[in-house]
Amino acid sequence: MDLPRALLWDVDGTLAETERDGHLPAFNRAFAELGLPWCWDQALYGELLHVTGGRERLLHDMATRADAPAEPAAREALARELHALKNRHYAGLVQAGGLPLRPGVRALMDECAAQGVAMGIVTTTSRSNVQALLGCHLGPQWAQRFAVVVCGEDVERKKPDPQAYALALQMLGLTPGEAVALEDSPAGVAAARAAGVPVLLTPSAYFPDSGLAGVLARGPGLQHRNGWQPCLAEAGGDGGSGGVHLDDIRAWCRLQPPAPAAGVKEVCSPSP
Ligand code: XBP
Ligand code: MG
Repeated sequence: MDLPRALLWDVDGTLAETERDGHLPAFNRAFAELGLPWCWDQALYGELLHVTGGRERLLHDMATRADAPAEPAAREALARELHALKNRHYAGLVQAGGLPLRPGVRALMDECAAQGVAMGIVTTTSRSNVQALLGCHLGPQWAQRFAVVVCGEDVERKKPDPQAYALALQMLGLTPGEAVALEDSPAGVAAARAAGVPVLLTPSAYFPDSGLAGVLARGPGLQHRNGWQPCLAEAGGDGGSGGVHLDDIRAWCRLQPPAPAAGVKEVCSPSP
């Protein structure tokens, strides 16, 4: 049986530049809507991203602010209100067309469908955000394209904890080595690797320096054939069109020993 049997898609940063173009402006709109004098800039948000979960991120930031509510219960209530508002603004940004899928994502999804390779969503963002993004890009029946959809509400511990991946594997009835995760960030890679799932890494805007350590392959985006390690031959699996194809992923899987923590060498050879 050819591997992988399933591709497991992260959402934020992997499917679209949702952190830079969606969540960050949506958080700032929520602050403004409640009349709060808070505004996160790109640099601060980059630091805050080490806290996964939007509500958790808000609470983390409030802990540094003298003008945040002093009482834990009031702080928690404000974080919940802001988070709900943020997700509403996020959905508005998606509807306005501000969050296109990253190039190459749709093509690989369609190739999976054509070849009968299962797909899953494995994210720790809120389900409403997944619904907004994929409903917009794949239509109201988007969920039918995925054999499993794991979101933040489904787990107790968000990425980099492996729980979301472990749950997806359990629901799919697959061993970790039978799936490949697509991720954009160190926390996402850590979550997948801790679950034993090999990772295809396409760093997003906030994580340009994410390294090759421990991943099956790393590249600038699914629409490119150049810039990947291990290197890809110039022609695609369909005989020449650009982008990463399922056959490339299968070839990367064959290069990889099945041990959970195995990595790839930083050597550029002209295969697969
Ligand atoms: C990314 C996250 C999320 C988003 C915000 O998860 O950490 O918290 O930043 O979404 P992933 P919420 O990369 O696994 O998709 O506000 O819904 O938490
Ligand atoms: Mg991500």
